[in-house]
Amino acid sequence: MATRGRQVRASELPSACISRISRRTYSFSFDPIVESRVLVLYTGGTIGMVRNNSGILAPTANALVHSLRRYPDLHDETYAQGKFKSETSDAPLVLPHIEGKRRVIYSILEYDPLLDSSNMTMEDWSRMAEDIKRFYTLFDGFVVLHGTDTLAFSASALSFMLEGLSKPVVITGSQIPMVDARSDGKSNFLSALVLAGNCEIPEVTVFFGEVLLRGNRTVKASVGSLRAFTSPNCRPLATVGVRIEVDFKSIIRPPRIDTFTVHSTLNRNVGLLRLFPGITTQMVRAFLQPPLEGAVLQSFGAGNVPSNREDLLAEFKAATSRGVVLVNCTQCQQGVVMSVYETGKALIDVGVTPGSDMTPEAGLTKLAYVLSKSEWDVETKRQMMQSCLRGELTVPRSQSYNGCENRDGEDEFGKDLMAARLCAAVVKKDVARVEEILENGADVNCVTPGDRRSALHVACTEGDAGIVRHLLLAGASQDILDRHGRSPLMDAVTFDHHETISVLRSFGASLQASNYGNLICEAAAKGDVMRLKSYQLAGADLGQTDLSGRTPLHMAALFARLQCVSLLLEAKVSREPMDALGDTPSDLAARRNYGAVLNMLECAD
Ligand code: ASN
Repeated sequence: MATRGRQVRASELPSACISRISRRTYSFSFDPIVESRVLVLYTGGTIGMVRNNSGILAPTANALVHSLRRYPDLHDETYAQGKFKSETSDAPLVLPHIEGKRRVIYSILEYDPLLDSSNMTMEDWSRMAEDIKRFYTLFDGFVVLHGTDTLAFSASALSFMLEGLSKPVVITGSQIPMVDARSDGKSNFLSALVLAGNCEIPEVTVFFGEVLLRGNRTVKASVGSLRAFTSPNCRPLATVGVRIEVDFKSIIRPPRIDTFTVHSTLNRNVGLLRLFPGITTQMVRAFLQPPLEGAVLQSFGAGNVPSNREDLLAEFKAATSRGVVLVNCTQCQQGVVMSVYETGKALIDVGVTPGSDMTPEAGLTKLAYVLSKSEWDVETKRQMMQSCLRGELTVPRSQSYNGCENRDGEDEFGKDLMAARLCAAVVKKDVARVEEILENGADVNCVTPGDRRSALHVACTEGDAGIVRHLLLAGASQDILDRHGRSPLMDAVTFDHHETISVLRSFGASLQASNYGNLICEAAAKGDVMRLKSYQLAGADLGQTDLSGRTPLHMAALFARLQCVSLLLEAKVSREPMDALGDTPSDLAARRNYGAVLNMLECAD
């Protein structure tokens, strides 16, 4: 079943997009069951570099995008030709068929200038975050092509800046440029696209070599290895070998699904101070001077500083007393900051916040994020620095909150049973039972075998707004499509559960990936005002067309559905669009002599 994607106006498209996102239209027949759409932000890095005349690698505009169509493992020209027809030259790229996976249709937004990641600043992190926000509803996932040198910083920063993220953002790059025969770029890029377009991992992640890592846990561990990144304190979220094995238990789904927002203002007055034996007081004092507002202290071993250095401790105390947030992270790659030694306890006593097992990259970018939250006082900021916000640190189980701990104890069969139990409790509207099942470790996003429906699908079909809210607060994903490609929101629309639709909307749901052009036109043709209201509440574009290019207003005019005409005109839909035969809604009403309809169409302001 081919379905029609949302039309994107040329003005919505990125101006720097030489990627072949058509500037005329990005509307193509799109089936969410077998296809997914991914936007690639190409920021620079070795992956797209070419050698200049002196043999030095440098980012070169357009080079990567031009070469992609030549790689059959990254672009299926036959499929693209069939799909985009005459638009082929500037149409999106398409991955070849991969067994068991949705076909990934992708577009590239190339940055200008392309950067070696060593030249990046916090402004570049904000730009990436803003671009993801700009195109969030149009794509199912995002890939960021990035230089490897500061990739771990960008990944950490983005993980904090993208609040309420419910789609995958996969960052990758390469050690050898894509144009070189031995490049690791092609396989990294290919896997990143497949993961972003197919796996429900609503986190900022890094794919490199053969592992998908949590972005804010990564460090660049090798200059030369093709497995350059590790996440020493967090096991990979997925491994890509003969099969793609996703460790679903490790994936964080925020317990509160807020509308996706981007917090792109960061506090730049942050720093990293790596202690060393014999560091002088003057050095530390100079470092901690205003305008510094927060710093990661990279301490020894399990979080130790010399406890016999009263001078150093006095400097730390003076800084924390004037509101500077100091966070203790270890210099070791692996392990947690603990106050088992007198030398570690000394830092707590002078107001330094323990940073658990955060990497310095995560600590620094988290400080830049937390310190820019003007609504939090300094105590809240310190509290946030020790809390797990996006899986960036490990908290003891008893203290864990914000949903960062992993769920244990489910095997495949157990999962199916859990899904069935959860859905049954939802049908019975038994909130206490739903809670009990979730507390016992059921994944709120488990789906029934066969139809692949989640508890949220069932609750939306039943139309119990209370349970829907409950599930959303427990981390239920609005983006899971069942076997028929239906989202929970589409279910609520189909049964005209208006309160449920409003709850879903308040948690950020939208209809963008679903086909509703034909359905909404059918509702207008039948005079089904309730259904039109359902679509309106769901945030649908009431100007969507059916296969003949007719809008709901065409249909309402053609069948003299006065209430529908009135609702559509109040919603300010355009009266001008022409269907495939060149008729406007007024033309259709005139042809059938519907004076009342014509009147309404002509009198509307
Ligand atoms: N210097 C390059 C960069 O970070 C390194 C790379 O991408 N492999 O942009």
